[in-house]
Amino acid sequence: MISDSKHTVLDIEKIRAEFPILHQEVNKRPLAYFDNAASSQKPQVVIDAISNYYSTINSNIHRGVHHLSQLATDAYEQSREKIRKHLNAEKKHEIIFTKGTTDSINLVANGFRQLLQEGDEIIVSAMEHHSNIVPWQLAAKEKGAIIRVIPMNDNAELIFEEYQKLLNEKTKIVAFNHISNALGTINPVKEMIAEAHKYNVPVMVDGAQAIPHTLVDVQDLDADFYCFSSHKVYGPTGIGILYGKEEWLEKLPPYQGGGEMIKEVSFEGTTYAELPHKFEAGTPHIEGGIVLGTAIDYINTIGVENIAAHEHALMEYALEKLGTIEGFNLIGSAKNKAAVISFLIDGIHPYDAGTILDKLGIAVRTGHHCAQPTMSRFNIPGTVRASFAVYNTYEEIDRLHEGLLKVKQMFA
Ligand code: 7TS
Repeated sequence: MISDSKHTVLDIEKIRAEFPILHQEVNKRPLAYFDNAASSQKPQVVIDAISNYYSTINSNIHRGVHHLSQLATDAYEQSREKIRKHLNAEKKHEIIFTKGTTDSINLVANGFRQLLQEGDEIIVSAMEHHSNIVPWQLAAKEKGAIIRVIPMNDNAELIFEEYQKLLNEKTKIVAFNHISNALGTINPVKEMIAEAHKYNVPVMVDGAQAIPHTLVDVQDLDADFYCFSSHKVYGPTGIGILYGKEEWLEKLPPYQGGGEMIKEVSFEGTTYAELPHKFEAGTPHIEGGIVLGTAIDYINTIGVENIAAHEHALMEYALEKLGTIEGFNLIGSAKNKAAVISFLIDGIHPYDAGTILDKLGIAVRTGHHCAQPTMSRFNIPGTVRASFAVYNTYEEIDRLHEGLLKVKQMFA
């Protein structure tokens, strides 16, 4: 086994000690958790911050004059500022709290639905999660707009020249992911955005898989919209972020109506609150918003680049090791690839492999990963997927390798 210390400056055992959930047995084996692209586990600081919120400052925000409401409001707004800084957004009100990536994309797609006209075009990529396809289809269907798809090559890389051909004066928005959840492909976001901007077309980037592994600077990318989910970046579920350039957030109509998002309401008409409140109707996920800030502090304490380097080393080790298994087929071999290994083993259904691995205490994802068009592109119904986080180890990969040999023994 290759020792972690050869590959990383991080003390992985110390990091693992911060995640209580990892220290349990599943089916009488130590848990090896490789389903991080779906949701990552939470460190003790995040768990404590949730409890601390309810033990000390729980209160509704932005509306009370009383002490607790002010403390909760301050904590929520400080977290917004932390996230602004983390993404290097120019203005704090460009950071909108949402329920997560899906909610963020729906917010933008709903806004564009109202701006679209018949014959307008929306470009998405062939490697999108359903949450970056269906909201655009809903918008397009209502207005008679057309969805255009950027194809990918056999290595699971988007074909840039084809993308260039799709852009034209009818294009109203381009939406694609920074990193594919099903393939691990890291897309050339900055170049793709620059290309769209030649036509003055705004770009929405789904950063759900990027934020846990990449330092993102929305101004450097020149992204018009960028979104992610807290639960994939060591934070709580039910909360996420939409970054939007001020000019675009001003242009889009509100997503939901209700309390908090208004300036004045009468039966003759309603005026909307300033950003970011225009897009934050109702009582939000207050504790989630605050604790997402804690999770962002957590990854910054370790260093996002250190996390990525460790995961990359794990991926290379895993690819080498699993590649020795006869009949192992990697789905997604982009040159620029994040720590997601999607694969099939000849003659073995992903579900069977996943079930046996679970019996061995190894958690992987099986199926289409909410990316059916991606699976169709490779003529497969689904894959087995192992996706890495900062707390994964080489020993766990050795166990995955042994587990897959066992699967082969049982099913071949
Ligand atoms: N976009 C990408 C690229 C994703 O990976 C996911 C979730 C989403 C959007 C949706 O995020 P949500 O937090 O709103 O649900 N991906 C996965 C996955 O790969 N397995 O389970 C969820």
